[in-house]
Amino acid sequence: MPLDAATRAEFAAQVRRFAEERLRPIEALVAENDAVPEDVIADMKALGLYGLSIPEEFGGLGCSMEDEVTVGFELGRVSPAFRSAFGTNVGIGSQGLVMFGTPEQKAKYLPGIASGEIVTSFALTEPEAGSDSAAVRTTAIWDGQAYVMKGSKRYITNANKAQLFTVMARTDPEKKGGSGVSAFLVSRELAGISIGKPEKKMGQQGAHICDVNFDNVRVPPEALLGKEGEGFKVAMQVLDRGRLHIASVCVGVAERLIADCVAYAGERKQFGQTLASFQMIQAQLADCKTEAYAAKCMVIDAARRRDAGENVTMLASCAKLFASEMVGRVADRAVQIFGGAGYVADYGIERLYRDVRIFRIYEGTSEIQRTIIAREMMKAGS
Ligand code: COS
Repeated sequence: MPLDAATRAEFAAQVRRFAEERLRPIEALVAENDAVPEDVIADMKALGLYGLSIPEEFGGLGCSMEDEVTVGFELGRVSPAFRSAFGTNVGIGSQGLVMFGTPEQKAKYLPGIASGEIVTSFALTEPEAGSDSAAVRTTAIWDGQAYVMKGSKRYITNANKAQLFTVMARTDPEKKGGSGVSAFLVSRELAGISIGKPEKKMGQQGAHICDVNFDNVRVPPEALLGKEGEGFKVAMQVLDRGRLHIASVCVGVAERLIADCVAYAGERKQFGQTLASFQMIQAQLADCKTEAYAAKCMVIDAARRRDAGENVTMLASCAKLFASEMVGRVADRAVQIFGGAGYVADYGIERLYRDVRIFRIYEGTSEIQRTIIAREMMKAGS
């Protein structure tokens, strides 16, 4: 059940405390080791973070989109690697199943996803199908007993930990584009699946992305998610939701950076005055605040509309576009305000500067968000 306003605020405060006290002190360690410690994962599970968006009847918290973005604002205040650990369970790795799964599929997987026992991944992107996601080449051809899955997926978040993949594969090779694509719930246990090594990345160390290879994997018919040929639409609807989640995290990171900048500008003295007393610094802080506030309002509004049953394809793209670009500008100004300290590792600013760069790329690049926004505008005529 969606949380009422008081419970939501209470839960958000609990998550903020957890992030500040438990997660923030180990951010640098996580980046250095490229891993979130297992005891922290256990604490995140105990807090219910893996099951945020999973309906209560399956053991989750049953949060609404508004609840979820509220948690996103809080979790954004620490290294995005922590959020990434459970992000697929809350978003792109589970929501296809929540929205389109059969009662049997839900009963089989959702309780484990809610508890974090099952980690999920969303396998859409391929070497030749990034922004053009309808161009997937992975095939799943029905042979009378099973769908035989063949192909490779790329940059799949949490693939190295996942027990369950939502895989988009072409069931009808005759059909070009999205209409020949179907979605499947593929268990890691099936023979013929192999996972590549985690990629070395610019930022977000501790969060992992890997290739996933399917070598004639025999996928049983009960693994089909939704109807045959409708997998692309499943993926798009999952992403509508995921984009709001990412936008909320961008807002959280921006708020964290702003707080760090205000504290630093209040302490650091040059020319006998604190940085905060210089108007050029004040202007940068004010721009950060204004933009972060605008993004937050957009995310909350779009989340509420989604909860009310509106189609938010365009608004989710607007929010993701604006919030991800906004946090890039905020991170850039943060480096500038911190000066030399912003460029060295100890202060953590350069790490966040690198971490936020991916927000403009994954779950749809800024270019794709603009494409979607413009298309939806043409459809609606305004
Ligand atoms: N909800 C429901 N249906 C949707 C939809 C949505 N948000 N978006 C598209 N569809 C439907 C369309 O209505 C269309 O249906 P019909 O064939 O019945 O008309 C079908 O899906 C194909 O849509 P479209 O023609 O828009 O597909 P395109 O290939 O032209 O473009 C974009 C789709 C570019 C928007 C899509 O490929 C995209 O979002 N790319 C980015 C992918 C991405 O975010 N990747 C990140 C990796 S996942 S972490």
